[in-house]
Amino acid sequence: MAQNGTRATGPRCVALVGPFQSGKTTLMEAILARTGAIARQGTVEAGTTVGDGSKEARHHRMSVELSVATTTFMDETFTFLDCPGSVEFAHDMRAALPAVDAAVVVCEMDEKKVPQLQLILRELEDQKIPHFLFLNKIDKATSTIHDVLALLQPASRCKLLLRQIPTFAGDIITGFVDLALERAFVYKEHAPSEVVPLEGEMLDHEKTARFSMLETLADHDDELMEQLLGDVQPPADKVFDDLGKEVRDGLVCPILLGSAIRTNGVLRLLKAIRHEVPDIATTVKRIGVKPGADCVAYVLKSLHTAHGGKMSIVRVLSGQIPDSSTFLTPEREAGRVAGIFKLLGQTTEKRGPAAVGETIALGKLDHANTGDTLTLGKHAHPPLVRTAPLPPVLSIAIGAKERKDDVKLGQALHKLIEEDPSLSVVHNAEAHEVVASGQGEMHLRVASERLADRFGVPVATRKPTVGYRETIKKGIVQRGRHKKQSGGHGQYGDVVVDIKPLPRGSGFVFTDEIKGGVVPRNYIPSVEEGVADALKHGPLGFQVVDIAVKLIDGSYHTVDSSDMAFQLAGRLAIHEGLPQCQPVLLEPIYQVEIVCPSEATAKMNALMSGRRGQILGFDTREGWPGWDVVRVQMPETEIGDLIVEVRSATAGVGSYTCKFDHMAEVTGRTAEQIVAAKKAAAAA
Ligand SMILES: Nc1nc2c(ncn2[C@@H]2O[C@H](COP(=O)(O)OP(=O)(O)OP(=O)(O)O)[C@@H](O)[C@H]2O)c(=O)[nH]1
Ligand SMILES: [Mg+2]
Repeated sequence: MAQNGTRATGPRCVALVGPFQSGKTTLMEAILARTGAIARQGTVEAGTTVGDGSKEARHHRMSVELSVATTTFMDETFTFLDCPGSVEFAHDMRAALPAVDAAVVVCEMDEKKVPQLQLILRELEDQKIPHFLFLNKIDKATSTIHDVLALLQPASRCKLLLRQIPTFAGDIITGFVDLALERAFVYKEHAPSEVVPLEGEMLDHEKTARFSMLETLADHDDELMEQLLGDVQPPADKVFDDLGKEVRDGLVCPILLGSAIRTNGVLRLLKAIRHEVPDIATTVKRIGVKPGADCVAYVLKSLHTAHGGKMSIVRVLSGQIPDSSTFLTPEREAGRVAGIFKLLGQTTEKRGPAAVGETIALGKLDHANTGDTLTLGKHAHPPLVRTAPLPPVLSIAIGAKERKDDVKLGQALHKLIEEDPSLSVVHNAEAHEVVASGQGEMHLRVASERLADRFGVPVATRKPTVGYRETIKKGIVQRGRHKKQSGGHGQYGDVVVDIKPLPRGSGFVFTDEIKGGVVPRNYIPSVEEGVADALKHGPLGFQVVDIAVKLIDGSYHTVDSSDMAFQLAGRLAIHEGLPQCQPVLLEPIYQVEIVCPSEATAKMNALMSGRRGQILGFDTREGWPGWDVVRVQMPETEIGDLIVEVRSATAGVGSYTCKFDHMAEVTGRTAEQIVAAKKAAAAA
């Protein structure tokens, strides 16, 4: 086990995380090339990387799901999880993180990406996952790199320390000095860096930078502090041990430098990972696997492949997984393993039993989903972690392009949600619509593409229907009489109803005050049915609510009256009465809570007025220094793509939650447009 002085061994699992487009997929590629898992390093541009192997990821040139690859470095097994950087696909990262031993946070010298970096670091800090920063794209960096700590420290609650400093030829970074090793290197493209003498000015820089690194380490090591104060050079082993221990304990976060695309700094990163990343025993304790538990595994991700059926990517947390074993989840039987596979992106290679610490794919566990805890044997281990998906922020109505695919669409959506619980689906029976909700435009677009590509169901999407209603502002007493004399049997039903508005939220109330049997008892339910039916489409075209209809009078005919005739009479009374009752349109108003960095709060104000939002108040966001909460009431129709604007005003990190609050009257042009659109849709 990892302790001060000894380094961890055994299979490790490391997540590559970081802001959007910082170079995670490219870094995984560089690692695989450097460790010999692939012969040639591919690029995202050429669509030749191991990560992002899906059609959708290649098409968009961004990661849209987790990619997993296992390699060997200095005779030890390492599995890397290339996580999408886009906030819209963050669930794949959030659900996988509990089972990793450490994370490498790939970042850039880019002020605009610091807020996103902060979000990711928070996730790691909250989950107590040891992490490093890999400052990527060094090939593009300038001398402003000296300010790296000033730029990045505000994003991290744990202390950052520069583990390496760059060396320059003019403005170009040509290599680095490793402050723990006290050695200088010159970068070689796609080859290990070359050691060069550490001398002259470079040595002076090294001394100062090393001292500040040691000072940071000494904050948690009194002996080291004494050595520094006494001007004693600490032994190299001590520095490495402290670094390892303090990273594992989450006290410091070292920054390493490099260029993924040129494979620069990758070997040193791998060495730091090998030395400082804790082993499975530490991870198992962190996430609370019961001591002595039999074979327990955690599902990082489950997916339905187009041809190979279901695949569960798991980390073995204790015991060993033999092929054909049957697993339990806390809730049900997960199924019987059909094949254990080593993963290299989309390439799978069948292998033997999996040992503790390994990250592998299991075939055909039909009832295992992302985030499940699996146990072999009779007694299921309690669920280890349940990463709740973030609430959805955007919805679309989705339908199969061809009617024959309706059933297939339902099944495919079900599978997609199993894979990615940050996607959800509800059936809006009133609008005959399937509404998919997710984390943003790209998330929903990729979901539609997957439906077509992977499940063979081409879909059409449109804006979801808003639940408008209408009501009346004044009452009326209205007669409805249905009378037909056509040969033999006639039809006769006659009612008088008293129609009145009710307070908001009352719905529809029907009462009967018939005296002396002028409308016989047995026909009264039919009158109510007719009225209720007529209220489904009021004069403006929407369901009528907050209305009381009282049956006060009427007449009947002993032969010609029937249920049907009284239904029609009830309906007629409503159709004729309502237009005279000042009908008004009602729209759903939501209570919306926007969270954003404080500097964006003023922008939210402007954004709200453009969307008919009423600001109720501002607050600081609890537990989030530097963030605010803006509370707003806003019509549902205006929420629509609110997330797009919130994100663009907040460097991608702002978000919102909302819940229905009340129905409110809409008048004027807005109301006219809504009514006209409804009429046009009904006519189409
Ligand atoms: N100059 C330079 N460009 C790089 C480097 N690493 C990655 N890139 C480029 O940055 C872009 C994004 O690279 P990716 O590897 O897809 O980044 P990512 O972090 O995986 O992106 P997402 O997963 O979509 O968040 C691509 O155009 C890469 O070629 C680097 O070290 N230097
Ligand atoms: Mg990527």
